[in-house]
Amino acid sequence: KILVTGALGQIGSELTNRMREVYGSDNVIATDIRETDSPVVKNGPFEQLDVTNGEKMFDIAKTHNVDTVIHLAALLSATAEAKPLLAWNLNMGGLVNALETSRELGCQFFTPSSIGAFGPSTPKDSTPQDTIMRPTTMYGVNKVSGELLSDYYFTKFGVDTRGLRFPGLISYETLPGGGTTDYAVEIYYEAIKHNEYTSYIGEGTYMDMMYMPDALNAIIDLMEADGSKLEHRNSFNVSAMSVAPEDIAGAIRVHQPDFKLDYKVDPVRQSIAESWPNAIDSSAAMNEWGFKAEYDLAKMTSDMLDKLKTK
Ligand code: VAH
Repeated sequence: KILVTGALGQIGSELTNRMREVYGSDNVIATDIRETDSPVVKNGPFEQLDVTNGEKMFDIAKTHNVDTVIHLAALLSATAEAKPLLAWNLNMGGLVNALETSRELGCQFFTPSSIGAFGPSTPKDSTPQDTIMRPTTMYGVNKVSGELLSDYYFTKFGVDTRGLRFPGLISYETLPGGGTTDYAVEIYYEAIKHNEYTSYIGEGTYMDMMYMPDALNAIIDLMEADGSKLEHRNSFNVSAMSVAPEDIAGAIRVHQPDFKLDYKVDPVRQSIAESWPNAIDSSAAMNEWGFKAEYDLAKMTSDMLDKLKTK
C-alpha cells in the first residue's frame, strides 16, 4: 500500500494515476490538503491531509497498512522565496512527519530533491553528483536539508529512503504552482492559445528540464531498484535536456513557424534560475539503477503540443 502526499500537485496527480495503473487503484492512497473533483480523488482512496499534522499522517498510514510513503507535498522555489518561514515550516515539518511515519511503520520512502539544491558556487556545467552545495534560496536550503535528513534516516534508523534531484518538469495534466521553471510549461499552453509567449526567464538562461513521463519512470525505477546496488540514495541527479527559453521556442516553431517569444524578466525568478546549474551530470543514476530519459526537446515538444491541443 502506497501513501502519496501532495497527490493533487504537478507530480502527484500523474504519479498517483500511474502507480494506480501499475500497483492497483486500491493500493495507492492519495492525500492532499484539500479535496477537489480531480480524477485522483475519484478513481481511488483519497484522504484530506495537511502534512504538518504528523498524528493524522501516521493514523492514515497505519489505518491503510501503508508500506511505502511518497512525500511530494511542498512549496516550490518562487513561493518559498516569497514566504520563507512558511516554506521552512511546511517543507521541513512535512518531511520530518513523513520520515517519522516511515520509520515507525517500516515503510520505504521517496521524496524529490531538485536542481534547486545547488547554489551559485556549484560547478554550473556537467554538475557532478557529489559537489559543493551552498544554495542561496529557502527552497534550496529545504532541499539540501531534506537530502541530508533522508540520508540520516537511512544510516541511523535503516529507513529505505530514496530520492531524485529533479530538473524542471514539463507536463500537460496539472499545472505547476510557484516554481521558477514553470515558464517551460506555460510557453506550451500559450503557444496553443495565442501562438506567442512572454517569458519571465531571460534569453540564454539555461536550466535542466525533463518531460513528466520520464520523471514518473525514474521514480518507479528507482523505488524498484535493488537497494544493495545504490551508492547514493536521496539525491540522484537526473536530467533529460538543458534548455533556454529560445530553444523551446525554436522547437515550437517546427510546428508553429510564426510562434513569437519575447521577454519580461522577473528579477526574483531570474535570480533563482541563475543560482542553479545550467546542465547537471546524470551518470550516477545511469550507472546505479539504469536511468534513461526517452524524451528530448523535439519529442517532448511534439507530444506536449499534441496533448494540449486535445485538452
Ligand atoms: C521549481 N519546478 O521551479 C520546481 C523545481 C527545478 C525546479 O524545483 O521550483
